[in-house]
Amino acid sequence: MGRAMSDASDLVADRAAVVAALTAAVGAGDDILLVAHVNPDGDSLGSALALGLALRTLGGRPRVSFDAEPFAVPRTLRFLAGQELLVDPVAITARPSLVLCLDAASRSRLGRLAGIIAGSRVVIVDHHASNTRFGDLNLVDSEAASTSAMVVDLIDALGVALDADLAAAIYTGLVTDTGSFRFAATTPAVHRLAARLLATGIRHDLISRALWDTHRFGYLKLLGEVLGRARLEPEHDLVWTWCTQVDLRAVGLDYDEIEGFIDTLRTASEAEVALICKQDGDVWKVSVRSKGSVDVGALCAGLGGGGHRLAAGFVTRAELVELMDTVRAALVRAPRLADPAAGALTGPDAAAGRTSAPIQGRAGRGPAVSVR
Ligand SMILES: [Mn+2]
Repeated sequence: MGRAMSDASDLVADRAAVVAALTAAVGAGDDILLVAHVNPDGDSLGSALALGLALRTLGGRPRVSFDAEPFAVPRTLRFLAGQELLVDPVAITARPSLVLCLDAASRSRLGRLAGIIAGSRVVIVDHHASNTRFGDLNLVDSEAASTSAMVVDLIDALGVALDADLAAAIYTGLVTDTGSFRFAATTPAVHRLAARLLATGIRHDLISRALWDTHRFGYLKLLGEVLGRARLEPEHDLVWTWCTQVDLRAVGLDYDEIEGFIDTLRTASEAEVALICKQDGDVWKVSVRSKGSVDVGALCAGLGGGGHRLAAGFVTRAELVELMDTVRAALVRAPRLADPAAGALTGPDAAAGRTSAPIQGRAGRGPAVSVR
């Protein structure tokens, strides 16, 4: 999958402009604020911390911030190096000279930070196709597997050697956004980057365990309950469930700990789209996943949210029943994408639009893969 030549040269120019802005800010001893999106995931925070550590190596004055209530690094990401760079948004009193927003597709994804950085010079580094280019400088590569993969190029251009701390943060972003190299964004370049990161000596086994394979017992109890109440709606090609604040309190879990619930829900073979409504304060945060034929990024954008084609979300103050009625109506209207790779095991065959993998038709449902 190549990109158009003009897009490629724009990217090179945008990258050079970002590197020049960073180099100038380090040279001038300016405050540099690296901002991850609200309730940051591994890609956003990993990218911000990696770049922060690199800028500190160069003698710069980087700080890293994000909006979360309360301000705390998600449990799964506390192993990342550079946490001493973190600053609570309420402690940012002077307007930073230079702000870099990492993995945030729009100003609204910055939460409270959006107001704090108003008037600063803002640089965007992101891989969301839906990015609104709200910065003074916008480095946006929708073909990058993760924002952290873009950050590696910046770190290389800045001339900072990739050590294990940097590599672990970048790897965290890479495995988060490729679903451990399972999603379609996993290209040969992704594996080459992973090889380079592993060569620094990072313990990828421990990173994976921290990210995905470590849960409190309450997590298992709640996952059982939330999956137990899941609804399958074949007429909408949908599987969905919900989790309330009362549910979280009952088992003593934090909101950010149930991020992975959707990954189990979306494995239901009977539904193209999976959705979970998670109550947070007085809003429902809705995460939506598609297997390929429904553009849930567009669907969520239509509901005031956004994201990627296959993974997106939105936030609403509506009641659960009302919000699900809205979703069903949007699903009925949502255009179905021709996805030649849907059901592919080894990638699409250009001639047939299929793969060499065994494909078995399901009545009325299009091609499906028979896995033995
Ligand atoms: Mn990302």
